[in-house]
Amino acid sequence: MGCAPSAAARPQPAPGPAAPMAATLLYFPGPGRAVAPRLALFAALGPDFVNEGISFPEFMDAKAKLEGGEASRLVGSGSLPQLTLPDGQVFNQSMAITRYGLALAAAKRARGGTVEFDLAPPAEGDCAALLAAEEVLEFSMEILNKCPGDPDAEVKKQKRLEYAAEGGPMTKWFRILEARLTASGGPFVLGERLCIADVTLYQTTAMIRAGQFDHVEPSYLEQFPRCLAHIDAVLGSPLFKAYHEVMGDKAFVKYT
Ligand SMILES: N[C@@H](CCC(=O)N[C@@H](CS)C(=O)NCC(=O)O)C(=O)O
Repeated sequence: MGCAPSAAARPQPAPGPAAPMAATLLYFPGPGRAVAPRLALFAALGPDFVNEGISFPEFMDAKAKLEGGEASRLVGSGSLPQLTLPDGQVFNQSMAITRYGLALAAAKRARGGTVEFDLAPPAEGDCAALLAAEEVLEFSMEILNKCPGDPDAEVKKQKRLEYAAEGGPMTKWFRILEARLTASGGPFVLGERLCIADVTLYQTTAMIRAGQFDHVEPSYLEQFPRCLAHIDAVLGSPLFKAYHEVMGDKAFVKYT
């Protein structure tokens, strides 16, 4: 039983990219929102997926073509990451792609296959642990998704400063994330076992620590020591090490 929905389930705009031999994840050649999708696909497929980088100028060109109705590497919303399945279907949304990776791993296990890195939160029995993991995942994404922007650089700066101020939404959510890591005893959201909530939390915190969150200084994280320590715990995990070893210069998750 495969996890890919039938082609009839979702109308696809044409013409899109040619169907690849293996699932292909398209994103900028850096970490951003693609860390969790990449790690979830790797945990399920090993190196049997294509981690394709697209430069910003190439992205802008593809976006213009998509919006102009021409053949384009981008399909659907035109936002990245984008996953193309071997049957040619194309999907957006980083967390949908991440959960697809988890579903592929579960299907493999159900067929008797081995999944070396199990990123699934506990599905049976420990429902409270599942809830804790899913909540961390959602707050980690909410911090990214609700981060304000503005065409006016000064207005954007002001909005971001308010967002990250004491009492602002980002800081409220980070306090919850810090409390969850305190409750688990760390180093991970569920204690000793790395799960997808950790990879998704890392995706957000590592971006801030690397100074890639405009107008939020890396020192912002010092008020959340467990979240800071969590970054290094994830980086040192066997999954991250294996991912780097196997994917080599196509890993794209390293912050510089
Ligand atoms: N909710 C989406 C947001 C995707 C998103 O905003 N991606 C950015 C890159 S990190 C993008 O493609 N922005 C350009 C655009 O949407 O035109 C997800 O998590 O995948």
